[in-house]
Amino acid sequence: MTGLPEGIVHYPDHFDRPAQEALVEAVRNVVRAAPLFVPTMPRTGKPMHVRMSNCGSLGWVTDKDNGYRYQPTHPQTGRNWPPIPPALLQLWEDVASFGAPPEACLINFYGDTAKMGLHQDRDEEEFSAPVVSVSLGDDCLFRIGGTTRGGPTRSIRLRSGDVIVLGGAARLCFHGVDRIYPGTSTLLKDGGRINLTLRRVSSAGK
Ligand SMILES: O=C(O)CCC(=O)C(=O)O
Ligand SMILES: [Mn+2]
Repeated sequence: MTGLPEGIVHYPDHFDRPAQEALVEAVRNVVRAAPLFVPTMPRTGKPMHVRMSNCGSLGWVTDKDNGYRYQPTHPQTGRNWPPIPPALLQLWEDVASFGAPPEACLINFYGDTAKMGLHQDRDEEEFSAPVVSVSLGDDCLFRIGGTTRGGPTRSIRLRSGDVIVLGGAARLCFHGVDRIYPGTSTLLKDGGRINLTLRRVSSAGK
């Protein structure tokens, strides 16, 4: 797609409907073992709009007392996160152009009114690896800015099956989700949107 900042690549419809259904099934299996939880903001303890889980050797979590971080275990069950499903490891192989596998896959579930404020993904050590993001279910309005807060932004609509890669000069760009468009997809039987982000966390030593 043209018009996006250098380093952002949008692959509309990367996953066809059967592949999306298989991914939803894989996510359901993950959340059976690692239930969705409500993350809270550092210091204020304010709940985020999304519910979260993870798969991979590390998962991203946040709470009032300990803030943003990666850890190998679920904050409520204390168990290790389930493994990243093979289809997502394959996606990373196909689009990340990075010689080491992802360690974390953050799962965000958005209800009809959920959103996510503009932020950078910067809790990883390895910024030379991209963040690879998959959208499933209802459409959303995704906002992308530059690498400084308060600069100009643009918005694109992400649809079920789309993949977006934030890499290179855009790895630390501000981004967020302004809104969900309820009822725009039949993929999830109770509606809503799932976002999956694959991340390399520790330095790959290159
Ligand atoms: O839901 C999305 O598309 C973006 C999610 C995101 O930016 C994050 O989890 O850090
Ligand atoms: Mn993010």
